[in-house]
Amino acid sequence: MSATIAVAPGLAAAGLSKSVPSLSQELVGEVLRGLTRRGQKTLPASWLYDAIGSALFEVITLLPEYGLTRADAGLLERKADEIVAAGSPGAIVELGSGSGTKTRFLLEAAVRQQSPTSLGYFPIDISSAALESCAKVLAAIEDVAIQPIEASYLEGIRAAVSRRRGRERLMLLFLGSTIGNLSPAEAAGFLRAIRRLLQPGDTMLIGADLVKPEARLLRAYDDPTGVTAAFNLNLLGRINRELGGDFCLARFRHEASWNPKRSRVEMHLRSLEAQRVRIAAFDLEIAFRAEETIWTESSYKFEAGEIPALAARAGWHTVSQWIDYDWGFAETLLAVPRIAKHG
Ligand code: AVI
Repeated sequence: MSATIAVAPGLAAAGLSKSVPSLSQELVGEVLRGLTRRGQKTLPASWLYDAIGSALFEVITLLPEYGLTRADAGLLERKADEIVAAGSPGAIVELGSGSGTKTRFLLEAAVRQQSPTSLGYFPIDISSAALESCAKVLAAIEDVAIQPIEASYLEGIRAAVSRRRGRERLMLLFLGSTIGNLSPAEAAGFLRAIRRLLQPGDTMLIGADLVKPEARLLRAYDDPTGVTAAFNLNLLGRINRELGGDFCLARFRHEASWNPKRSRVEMHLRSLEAQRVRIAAFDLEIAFRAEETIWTESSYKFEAGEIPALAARAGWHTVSQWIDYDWGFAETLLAVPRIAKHG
């Protein structure tokens, strides 16, 4: 998967050289700003998903300690017919192209319930490789017209909307609790922006991981096999590979902690000693104190009722919710109401 999260603009002020043309300049700017800020150092979570990071994330989804993806897929498999009946989509638009496994249940249910016309499926991703592999996995489903869109989420939704056939309804999929990697303010802004691009009756299915005991969460984000640690440390490896950094990965440790006040798991990389790291692309040396951390990701966990409340603040109406109580995961189907109360 590749998470596309809005990044802060403007590189000129940061004085970045043009030596990294293949990378998103906005993202590179975020790396620079995050590592040079005065207080808590940060790296953008979207930087986790290069080819190596995406492959490590696929392995995370197989770990016995990380039940999130299995709970999401299991719920979709069991409830696909109900979900599709509640949204009656003529086309399905997926934010992130995923591995295809989860989407298959919904596409097959939609085809079963569909009139003779074929079902449109628009996976949206910034990675062409991810789109290609998703199209390959799902190609065998009959009566589905797969139309990949290589774009950011909002741009991609605009493109899918422009290809709407007549008055057909769109169903957007935002699965895997990717919403949990946004802050509450970002999530509300994102849901509002999406709602404004759609028509009354269009729907959106959101998968969200629920709050669970701390020990269970920490095992999921700091697994004994060390896959999540490798996923997190790969951020530094990526800076070395793509920006000419000289991070020594053994001098940093992966950490996951639960912040109960904010209801989020935080991933950090802790510097094990005082050290200086050079990044050639920025022509810069960055100093780390012993024990200082780089905050790399937040993964918010929700109470089931929080998703409808968040959606209502963004002008959506909740149609229905399905919950897996074993792991703690919710699928919530939202719809664009006839008259939105919130701009
Ligand atoms: C993609 N996202 C929902 C994952 C999560 O659980 O927040 C990313 C992840 N980070 C560590 N493990 C998995």
